[in-house]
Amino acid sequence: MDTLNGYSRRWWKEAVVYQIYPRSFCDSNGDGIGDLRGVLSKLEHIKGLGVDVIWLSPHFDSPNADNGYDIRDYRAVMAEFGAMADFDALLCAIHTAGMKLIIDLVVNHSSDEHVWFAESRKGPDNPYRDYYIWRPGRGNEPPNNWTSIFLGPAWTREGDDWYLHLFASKQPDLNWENPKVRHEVHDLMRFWLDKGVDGFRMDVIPFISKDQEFKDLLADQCAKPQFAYTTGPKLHEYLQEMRREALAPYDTMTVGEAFGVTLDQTPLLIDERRGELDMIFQFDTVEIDRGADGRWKPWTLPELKRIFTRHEAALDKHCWPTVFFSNHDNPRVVSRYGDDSPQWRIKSAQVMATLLLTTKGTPFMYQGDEIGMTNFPFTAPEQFDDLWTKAAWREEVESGRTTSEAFLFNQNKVSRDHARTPMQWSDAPHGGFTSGTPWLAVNPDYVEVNARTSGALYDAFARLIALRHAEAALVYGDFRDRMPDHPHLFVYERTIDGKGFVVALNVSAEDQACDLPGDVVFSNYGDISPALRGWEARVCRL
Ligand code: ISL
Ligand code: CA
Repeated sequence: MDTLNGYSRRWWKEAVVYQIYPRSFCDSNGDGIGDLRGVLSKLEHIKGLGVDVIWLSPHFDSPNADNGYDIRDYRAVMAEFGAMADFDALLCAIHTAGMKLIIDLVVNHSSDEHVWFAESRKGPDNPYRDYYIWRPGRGNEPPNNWTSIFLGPAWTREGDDWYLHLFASKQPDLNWENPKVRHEVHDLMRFWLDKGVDGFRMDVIPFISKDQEFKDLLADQCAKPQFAYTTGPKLHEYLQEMRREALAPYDTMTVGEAFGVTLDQTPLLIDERRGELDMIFQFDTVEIDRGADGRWKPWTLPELKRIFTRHEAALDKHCWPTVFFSNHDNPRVVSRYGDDSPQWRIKSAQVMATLLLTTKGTPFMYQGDEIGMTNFPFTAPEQFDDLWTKAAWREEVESGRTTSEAFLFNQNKVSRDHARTPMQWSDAPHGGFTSGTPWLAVNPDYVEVNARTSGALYDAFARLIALRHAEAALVYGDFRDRMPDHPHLFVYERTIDGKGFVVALNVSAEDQACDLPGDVVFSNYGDISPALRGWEARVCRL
């Protein structure tokens, strides 16, 4: 097998991925909701970045309790997004443009409106009863103390029994213990693979196996139950079966959303000799600003840098990491890790783009990163759409535990809706996203922040992606942090046998002295100066 620096060479290790949240990307018909035709109309914008793979967030039929992460029919396209013919046309156009498409596999749970659940809830004798997880309560109390990630109990009562939902009550968990459920999943995977999709991003996949004892969470597990929900006894068995039964005949890439998986557990999921997943999303970079209670807390650069060093040490050459700073569940990169003031918005977003594209692991960027979209300035609870934020409002504010000011302060830092406001294509009304009324308000900064005003950032992405494609050391090279304790500089090497690059990032607005080689292959400033200027990014050949 072809290897480089001890790694097996794979197309998905060398790829850059661009995530689309279809609801908010581009509306082609004026109903205020992004759609597949809209995506098709913007393929040149994506292709121009040089990305290799598009990941499409769920495009399936759904009542949208959680914007498509609650699927009613795994084989149908969401009506607002178009028809199957639109999906086929999009897939064909993506392939014609030389890119690949991965889709979202959301099979820890379905919608409660899925026909399986409609049957299952009819009663204990229904043939679909065992497609979901029903248990008797403890008197009038739920079967155990598990809580939903979206707050409140993870069980809802219907008749004498309770069904499990680790997310909202409209997202009942599928019962993977039932072989029929697993066959259904393999079957629907083959349905999309036979159409030609190139792989899957797997939603909360480590939650699929449940310990059948359904023991109570211990007190110290309750604040972050996700770490308990990923330890089901048959997870690895199910993933190996899925590879054999569904994925093996196809040339795919898979990336599991490993919410609640520790770095120690990671090789069990992605070591290539085990035949489970190709990659996972590890949550440490995006949880850097979350405290033990899940609320926002300040973070420091040395903490962020340590994550990269930890990954390098924990994952051997049979494992392949991912890098991401954004997705549809997170605030905007430039507001969170950079400086979204007019003076530094582009430069600081370029610094984060340089980190994303020159460190170890397959990079995942999210729509709007390339134009430096910022967090939405939320001022009132009615502005939120996310069911999780609404649940938090009820649990924290309506109960009197938190003031509305404190709630808004925190949500302005952490809300998932920051990522979900529509793409800002131009300074036309609603940022050019729709000719109608957008389903979620466009960020009011669209006049200054849009695809037309942010070309310098888009170009930096394109140059960095081209550089990564040209230089094997930026993909397969070892990572070494040169100054782990520096509070403002992130300076690291990417090398194979001592040859490669040093990347220097100034994560501050002030000049920082730094000794670097003169052979500069990328810079976000027009000229080279002895010090690194505010939010300067430089890549030098060693
Ligand atoms: O969003 C999060 C942190 O900001 C996570 O807690 C998130 O809920 C978790 O990663 C699971 O996310 C995935 O499954 C959810 C869905 O709401 C998310 O959009 C999806 O990415 C349920 O399907
Ligand atoms: Ca539309």
